[in-house]
Amino acid sequence: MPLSTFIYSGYPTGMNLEIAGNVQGFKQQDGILTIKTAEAEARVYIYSPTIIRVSISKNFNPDDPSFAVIRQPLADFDFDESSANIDITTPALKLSIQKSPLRFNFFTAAGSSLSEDDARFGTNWQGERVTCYRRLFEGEQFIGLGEKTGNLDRRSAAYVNWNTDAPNHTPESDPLYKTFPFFIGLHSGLTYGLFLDNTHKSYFDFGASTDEETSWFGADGGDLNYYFFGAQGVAKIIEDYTGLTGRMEMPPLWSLGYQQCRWSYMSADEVLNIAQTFRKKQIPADVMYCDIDYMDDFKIFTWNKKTFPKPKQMLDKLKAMDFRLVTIVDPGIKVEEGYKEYDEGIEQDYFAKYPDGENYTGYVWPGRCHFPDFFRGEVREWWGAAFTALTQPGVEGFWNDMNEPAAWGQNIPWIVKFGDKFMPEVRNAYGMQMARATYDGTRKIMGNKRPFVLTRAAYSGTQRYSAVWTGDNTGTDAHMLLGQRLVNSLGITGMSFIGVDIGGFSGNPTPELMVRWNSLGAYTPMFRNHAIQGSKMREPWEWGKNNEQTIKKDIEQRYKLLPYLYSSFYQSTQTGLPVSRTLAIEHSFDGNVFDERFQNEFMFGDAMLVAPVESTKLTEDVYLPRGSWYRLSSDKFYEGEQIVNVQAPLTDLPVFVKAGGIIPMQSVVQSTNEKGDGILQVHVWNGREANSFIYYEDDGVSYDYEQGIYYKRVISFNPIEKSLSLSSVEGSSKSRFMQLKFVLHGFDGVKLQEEIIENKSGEIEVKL
Ligand code: MIG
Repeated sequence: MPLSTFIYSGYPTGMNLEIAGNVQGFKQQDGILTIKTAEAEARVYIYSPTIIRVSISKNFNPDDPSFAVIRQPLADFDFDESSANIDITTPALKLSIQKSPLRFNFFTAAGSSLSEDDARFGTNWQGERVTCYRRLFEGEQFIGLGEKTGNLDRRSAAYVNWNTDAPNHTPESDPLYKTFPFFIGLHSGLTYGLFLDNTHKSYFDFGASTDEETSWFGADGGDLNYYFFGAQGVAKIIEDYTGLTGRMEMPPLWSLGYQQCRWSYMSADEVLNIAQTFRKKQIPADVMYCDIDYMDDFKIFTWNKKTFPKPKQMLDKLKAMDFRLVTIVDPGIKVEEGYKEYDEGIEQDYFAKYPDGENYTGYVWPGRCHFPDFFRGEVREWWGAAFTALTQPGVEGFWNDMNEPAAWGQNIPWIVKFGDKFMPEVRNAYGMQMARATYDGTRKIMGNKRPFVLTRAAYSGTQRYSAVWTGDNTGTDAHMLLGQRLVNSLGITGMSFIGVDIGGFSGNPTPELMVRWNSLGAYTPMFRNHAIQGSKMREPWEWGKNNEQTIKKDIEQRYKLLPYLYSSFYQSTQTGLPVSRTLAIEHSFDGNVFDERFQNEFMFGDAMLVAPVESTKLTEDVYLPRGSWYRLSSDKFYEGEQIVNVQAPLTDLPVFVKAGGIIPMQSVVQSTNEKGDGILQVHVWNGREANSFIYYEDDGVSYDYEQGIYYKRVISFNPIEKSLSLSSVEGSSKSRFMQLKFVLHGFDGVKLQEEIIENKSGEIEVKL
């Protein structure tokens, strides 16, 4: 039997197993090293000293652009050939390509093995399905894959990527709505990342059912096209991954405020009433939502004439109360002559089709629907321009739902075409392309204003266009904790702007759970309360007087933290580091971080550690990693690298600040439109090591920051020189804070708290 191809004859249907085989020749041209075997071709590209791309195919499609990647490879690179190998060495990495049979093995520059093909099986095909078997290292752990259930450490688990409308999912369900085929491996004190850029249904097995022998990944079709990341340190790998796939832009400041949603507020009066109640009760909030019932018969880009008769008037009233509105849009376009989007879509041929040219019809909320083919540029343009129906009355946020895409019955026939591909080839990118069309279109028609886009389905790179939420969770403690793990995991895969339905979409949470979940929501990048139709009302005042006070306090806390949070988002735009960070990013080799008792903990920005606690527990074991820590609510001091049992009443979620932590805060405001008292409070917690924080502001609404109209300075704490300082301001914007106050924590005997100084733009230094 030849080594390169054999048929496993025992298989009744005669499924072919084809293996990549031995190298027969290679050449380098235009920055691509092409390697040929009898069965396949491999292409190797270098994107940076720490990023190497390997793509293996039986049959490369000449024009197969990536939805995710926005960078180009470097020009030619050097390699060494010996009788056994072709070696490519960068300052950080060595890729050793074994010739017989073809294998790809990655090493650090110093020669430690990072990741290797399985010596026996390497890459192979069964029909169009391609799989890469890899060596599983002793003690190897895995994090990533984005919106995946299960544990932080994905070792011994297996996952499928197939964007799915997953109502009533459990904390074990897979797949959910999104596809991020990117994971990070941790072993021997080393880190690496691997991104399989392939939109077909894909599979990842981290030693789940291989007797600890191999891990493997693959897809139902397409190329085995992966980017290997060899930077040491998880944060650096995330920086490289988001350098390759893009980073989020500054969100509108208002979208970081409290968001109140429901399926559905049924009329303009109800929307206004809820908004008014927030103002009357002085519970801060920024955003109201309209779910599907604002439309006329669920027709996208229409308003219900009876219940929302004067959208502009409603929006003007909301605006006068400093509220913004987000409206939902689904992809399904109702089949109905005389409906503008239907008529135009038919006339211009904008809908997904069967191969014979007939438009695909599926059932969703409006009944029979066609689905825009977001894979075509002209369709995206058309879709984007249609948002004037919403932006003209004043809508500024656009919620993209059902874009897996969902249709009743779920199984959109495989024969339906999106662009020039069949559904199974690109399904996982449909939601991303809808979000892209929504973002590009609304950005264009909103002048210089930042749109807020929220999407349910996503693929790698979606952070460039949209925030995401984790879909239809349930009102239980297990879902609250799962939600946090999803947020933490999505952060590893470039998504920084994430929310979960606080309180749980389905079911009715207990008042205790609602309070607890809201307190966690204050420390979630997107802070949104949402519930299914028919559930009990969920607004903060629906839970009794005492609970209302607690919920209000936690929302107030969110608003106090906005200067810190906005700067943390700025950090995401620059480095890709998420706002909510699993402890595995910084403490990748600290076993306690992966302990199921502690795996939900996360850093919220640089300085705060948050420990989610079930609503039924009033004390909790918390693991504090390396460093020392203060409880935020009491300034109580703790040394790190220990498990501490702490009080966790519903009024005080366990939140800790790292020693040396710098957290700029503001006074409580009722919305992000309000200026407050104009004093920036720079809180600093004493520590032994110097620390600094990049403080960032801009107008919060426009793209002027792209023209240098922003305000940025470094706040530094130096315990050796006993000083606090602010560097002089970079950028041409003024701060919204005229004055400045340092608030000290854990500095015995030092009293600066009361001193309010002018927030001048030159260097500021105070001695402690
Ligand atoms: O078939 O628009 O996940 O947030 O409220 C359900 C109604 C459709 C699913 C979304 C949910 C939204 C709901 N939608």
